[in-house]
Amino acid sequence: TTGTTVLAFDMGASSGRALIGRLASDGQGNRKLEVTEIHRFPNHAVQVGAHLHWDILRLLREMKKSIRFAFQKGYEPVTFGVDTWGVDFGLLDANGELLGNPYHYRDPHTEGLIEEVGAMFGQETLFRHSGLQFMPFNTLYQLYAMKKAGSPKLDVAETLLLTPDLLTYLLTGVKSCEFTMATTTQLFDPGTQAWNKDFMERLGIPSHLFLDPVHPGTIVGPLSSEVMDELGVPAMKAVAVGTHDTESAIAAVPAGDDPFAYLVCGTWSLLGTEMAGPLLTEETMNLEFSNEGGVGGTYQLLKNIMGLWLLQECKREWDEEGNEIDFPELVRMAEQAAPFRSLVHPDDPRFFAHGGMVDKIRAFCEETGQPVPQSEGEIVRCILESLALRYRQALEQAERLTERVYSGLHMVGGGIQNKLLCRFTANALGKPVWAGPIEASAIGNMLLQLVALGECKDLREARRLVADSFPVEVYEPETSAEWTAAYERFIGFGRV
Ligand code: LFR
Repeated sequence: TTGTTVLAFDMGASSGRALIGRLASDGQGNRKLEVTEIHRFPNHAVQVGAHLHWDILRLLREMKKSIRFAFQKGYEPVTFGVDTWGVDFGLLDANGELLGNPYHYRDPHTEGLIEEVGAMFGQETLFRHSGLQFMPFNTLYQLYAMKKAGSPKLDVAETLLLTPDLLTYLLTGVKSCEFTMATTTQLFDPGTQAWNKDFMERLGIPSHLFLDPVHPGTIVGPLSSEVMDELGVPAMKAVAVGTHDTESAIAAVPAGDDPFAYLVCGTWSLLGTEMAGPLLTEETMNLEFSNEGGVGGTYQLLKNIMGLWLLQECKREWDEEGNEIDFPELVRMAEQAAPFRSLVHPDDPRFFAHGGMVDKIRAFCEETGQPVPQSEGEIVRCILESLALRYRQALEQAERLTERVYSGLHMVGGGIQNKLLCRFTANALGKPVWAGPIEASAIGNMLLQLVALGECKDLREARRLVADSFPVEVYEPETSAEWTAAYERFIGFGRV
């Protein structure tokens, strides 16, 4: 059939989007996926007392609005899927009601817990049974923080739903747990492919909260009758897609059969390569890579890099000071600033928390004996060069872990709109960058709906559809001597 229409909700840390995907055919067996954004809305963290929360009901409201828009505009999506950032969750009580506002992964309540839990379990044990890089926001640490705070919510909760599963539940009334998100919790054991009850017991996290995961491409259920009545729309079924946005984005990398390296570029930068299974070696742990469950039975060996968060935070600060400059203009200013003056290591832990980013960057430069960037252009140049160098470091590490050499880097996600970053990356790597598609998470989300509907056979066919539907921009490396010198300085910061 042609004209099959699906709806993707892609929630990012700064905005949410609803996009329609339509599978079009030219009648000669050539198919294309046509994508139209129908709604975009901001997604802001809300500080409440000492905690940082997501405004989850706001997201629900915007999702309902999107569904209404879709039908008003004459689209008739048969399914929808939700993908979001990883690790976060909501708790439901025995009546199926949401207990409070979900915490934001940047809530400081997990501070110090990597060290504390590491001392209890041993980092090797934690790694072997989760495959994850030790990130302060992993669900394990968030739940342990609640436990330590004596949160009564943990005592009365009956079910834990990860953010995409929660949003799907609020629209359908069906509780589910999708595999790719489950693997971001640090409580799912990639060896046994089951929840790690032992970790839960030792931390006092109730194990009855967790549902058995289903694989991407599973139909969850139709919109609830309440939602259909409220919106005046027909039944539309939810599909558990690769609900972790990173995994949806990787599904949309237009790669062929050869091993490839990718960079999912948004608030975070996730750089890695696709594997048939997890690589749970000590070297993987020491180089700080994660094994995340992907779609189509894959595992993704990737590194979490602080990403464009550094730039977003600086911009937010300048905006708040009344100094509003849009991203294209900031990039132009960076282009005019002097090259390789000051570098930071983007994964210095100080950059993780909200606020004060400009000062943090300046302090890093000062402490490392470099010129302190002053103007906006100097700051942005410092961020973009530093990210590109970090990508080189991570790609070299991925090559070491997999004993392969990658001929270039696929870049996908909103960050590739920053052409200077793509150019810098090609230069830092000394290898080509293939950039596209931009809306990778939403497209990957749609692909898994098409798999569930039987329109795509598998991940391979889905990727071919992406390659046939969206342009890829090629960045060939230009200069390399200065980049190599800058890389030596960068390596000197001494972080893996
Ligand atoms: C990217 C992402 C990363 C995850 C981070 C926090 O949007 O999903 O994969 O580590 O957000 O959840």
